[in-house]
Amino acid sequence: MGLTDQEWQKVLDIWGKVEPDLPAHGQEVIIRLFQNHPETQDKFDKFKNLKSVDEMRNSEEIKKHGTTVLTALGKILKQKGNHEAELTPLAQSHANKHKIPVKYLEFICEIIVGVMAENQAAAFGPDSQAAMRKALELFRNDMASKYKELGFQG
Ligand code: 6CQ
Repeated sequence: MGLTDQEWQKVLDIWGKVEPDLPAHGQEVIIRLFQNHPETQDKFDKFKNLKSVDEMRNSEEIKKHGTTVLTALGKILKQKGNHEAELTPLAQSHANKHKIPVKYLEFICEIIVGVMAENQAAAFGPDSQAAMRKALELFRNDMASKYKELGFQG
């Protein structure tokens, strides 16, 4: 289930291209998450009231949260699988406090790949996409294991 050094290299190369533009990528990821899976929006007290895509685009808070989520994900990816220290608090908060099912983690991961594919078309070829999917799957599996340890049936 682990990634080879080469695959991690691909993941970190493409992440390096996303990083200079994290707020825009993050904003797009959140808007698409809410559009494609409206039930996810209800998990955010702050965003429940935003109805239209225009309102979402104009929300500074959404941009801020977009940066938060992708910055945290970037830190995790940079651990190349040795992400125990980063994952533990994230799993705890998302299981116990925010109550985010694993299914929603699948939704967001798929959307992240989609947004990257659009914004980074030239650099994000099939091999890079496959490597990124694998890295995100590892992240999700490890989150799911921690959820289980915590007794959260997400
Ligand atoms: C998250 C997700 C998105 C944007 C921001 C954070 C899309 O206002 C608040 O305090 C928000 C509390 C919070 C909620 C409701 C929160 C905090 N998350 C959610 C909901 Fe997470 N999150 C996800 C990640 C998967 C890639 C990562 C790295 C991450 C990081 N989160 C959700 C959610 C609902 C559908 C999903 C799928 C999701 C995934 N999230 C929060 C973080 C970080 C770093 C934080 C702040 C610290 C903490 O742990 O509470």
